[in-house]
Amino acid sequence: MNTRPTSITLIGVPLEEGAGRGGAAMGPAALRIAGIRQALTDLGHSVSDHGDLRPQPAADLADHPGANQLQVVAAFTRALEAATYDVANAAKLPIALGGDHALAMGSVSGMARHAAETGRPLFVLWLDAHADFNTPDTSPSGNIHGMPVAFFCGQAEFSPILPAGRPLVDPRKVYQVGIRSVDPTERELVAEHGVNVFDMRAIDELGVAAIMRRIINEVEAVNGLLHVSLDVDFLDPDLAPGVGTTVPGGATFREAHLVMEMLSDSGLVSSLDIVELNPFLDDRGKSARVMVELTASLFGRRIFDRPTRAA
Ligand code: 6HN
Ligand code: MN
Ligand code: MN
Ligand code: MN
Repeated sequence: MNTRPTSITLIGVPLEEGAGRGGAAMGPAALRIAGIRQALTDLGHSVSDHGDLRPQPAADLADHPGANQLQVVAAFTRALEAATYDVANAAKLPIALGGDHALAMGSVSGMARHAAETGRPLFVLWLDAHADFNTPDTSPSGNIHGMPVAFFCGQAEFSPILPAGRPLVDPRKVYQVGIRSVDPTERELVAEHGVNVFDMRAIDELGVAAIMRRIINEVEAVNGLLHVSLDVDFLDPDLAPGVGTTVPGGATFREAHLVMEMLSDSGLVSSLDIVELNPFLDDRGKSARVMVELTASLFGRRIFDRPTRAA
């Protein structure tokens, strides 16, 4: 790095109702067993564990025909929005241990509120096979984990989950890397709103280094905050089988590590989600361990230090 010692707070988010199948609620436990706290502590960071969020379903919200399990997802969204905001405001770096990807409705909204108060623009790096830009009207499945980006960009209209006037993310400040499965109407929404998509073809043609340099330069130029949302299915299924929505042709171990190392060098990362780990589908903890390895690289683990990159 930039191996600046950082105060990090882990927030367990045992949410699986956003996904089409059970198991992701065991993700926080698996990440803890795989040693996430020790890996970060060994790098010199001070790490506290907030424990798991356990909100009651949001009984004030009506069911929504296009959004499965809305009351549960909404309750987690509210709880994680508040927890993320509080952690960031206390000058600590929140890591959401998922849990399915619907949790990003909460973590990103909490960071958006923090960013709005500090006057720094919020950028989101979405590392995923999927664009997660469906709305209750476009989703083929009704599963909310396919909708968080549309939610925090203000496009997915649910019943009122967060207060009206909540800070949103500008879709042009969202960078999606690793994309290889997008639904037809979702594709139109992503294009229409100007989300920056680097699909697998872009990775193959340009290489992840060029892509990451471009993203980092754009965030750096305006002193932005960068939220990283890491979906297990960003990775190739051979490397990380423990996820409900595998798509062939994902990022390799080397590509994913380079992404993390470049982010670490940048010193721009303000917050992280680790999502969609489904220990029920995993192969003897393999995927959980890979996620911990990648997190360690994001927070400064290196083989050798590199000379500081010229400005
Ligand atoms: N994820 N596009 C599909 C849907 O049901 O909306 C898949 C979503 C996957 C969500 O991987 O976080
Ligand atoms: Mn996702
Ligand atoms: Mn995905
Ligand atoms: Mn629109």
